[in-house]
Amino acid sequence: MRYITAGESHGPQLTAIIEGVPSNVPFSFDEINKQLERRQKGHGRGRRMQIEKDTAKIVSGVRHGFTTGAPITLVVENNDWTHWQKIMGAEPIPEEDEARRRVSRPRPGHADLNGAIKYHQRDMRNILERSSARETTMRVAVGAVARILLEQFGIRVAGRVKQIGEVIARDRELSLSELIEITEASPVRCVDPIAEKKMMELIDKAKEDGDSLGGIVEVVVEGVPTGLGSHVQWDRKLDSRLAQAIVSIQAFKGVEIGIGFEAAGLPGSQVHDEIVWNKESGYSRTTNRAGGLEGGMTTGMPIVVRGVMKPIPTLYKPLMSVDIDTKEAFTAQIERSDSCAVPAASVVAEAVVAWEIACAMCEKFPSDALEDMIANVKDYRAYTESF
Ligand code: EPS
Repeated sequence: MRYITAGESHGPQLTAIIEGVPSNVPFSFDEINKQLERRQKGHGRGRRMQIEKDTAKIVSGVRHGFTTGAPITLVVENNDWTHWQKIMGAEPIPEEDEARRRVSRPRPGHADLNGAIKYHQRDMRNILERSSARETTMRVAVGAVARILLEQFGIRVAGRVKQIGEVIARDRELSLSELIEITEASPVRCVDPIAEKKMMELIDKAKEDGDSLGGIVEVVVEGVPTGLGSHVQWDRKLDSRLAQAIVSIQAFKGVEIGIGFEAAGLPGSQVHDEIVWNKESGYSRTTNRAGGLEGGMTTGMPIVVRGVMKPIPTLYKPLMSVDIDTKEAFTAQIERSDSCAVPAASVVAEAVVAWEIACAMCEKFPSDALEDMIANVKDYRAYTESF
């Protein structure tokens, strides 16, 4: 499977085209819209999220509630477009027209300056409109399609916020269903009520100070068969694909799988997971420090991936920058933004992980129709248990 997205933050719409989804997958509009709504929430979001009510239109590849095997096109309209038609219109307007809302003072930490130099743009709006995290709307919509496919095989994806700024959440042993229930009820998608309160206070303080905050999110996937991905080639290793997917999310700077960076300070005996076998379910591990991945392949244990998001670079009290017209020192441009989008980013992380797992499933069980794929997965699962 593959997909691409298109669309600007304040353009008329966002679009995604997905290719390779098998036919006859029962398609749920509610599931896509539920995921889009989850992304819009979270303490620390800006005013834009009150303007938008992200809902997906499906304009190809689905008929009478089922995929046909043809490319699926998803569209989310930007409500804010009504205020931006002149600023973002496709028609030519004079260079000096105020309506361009031209941007000449790049924000440190954003794509503005590098993009402007690379694409020969004297108006950095032509860069920031596309580099904006508004694009994650389509990642979540695409991820929702992946989740619908994964559900057919009992594979479930959940996420949580582990850290915002300096506040680190305490870990709790939870089932996936409990994790989902608690995080859905939390304004910061956190399972530790004490940390949740502190995170919200910290976000309020950052907002008051015109500052922004980053954090750490974690995604868990349960129900994956053993042997997705491969050890034989660098770009077929599932952990490497997950790492790319996570770091491709706007403002993400790092990724960990399982115990991650902690492994550097521990001896092998405390890093690797012992292998056990029983008659009912076959092979398993006594622990899951590897985060469900060994040798670029799934072990059958839950996949655990974390990503670190830097604080959003748009600051209401901006850092110093340079005006590209005069080369004089100036504070960076202020664009409307969020003070903290880590809770929303955890939903995006779930989506990109779901997509990679769905792709790995389609590679392991290539099928044109869902019926074939279900039969293939069933046979393989029976084989794995008897191995
Ligand atoms: C948005 C993410 C952020 C928001 C954006 C909507 O994007 P950026 O990466 O550009 O900061 O600020 O909203 C606006 C650009 C706006 O006009 O408020 C999102 O996740 O939908």
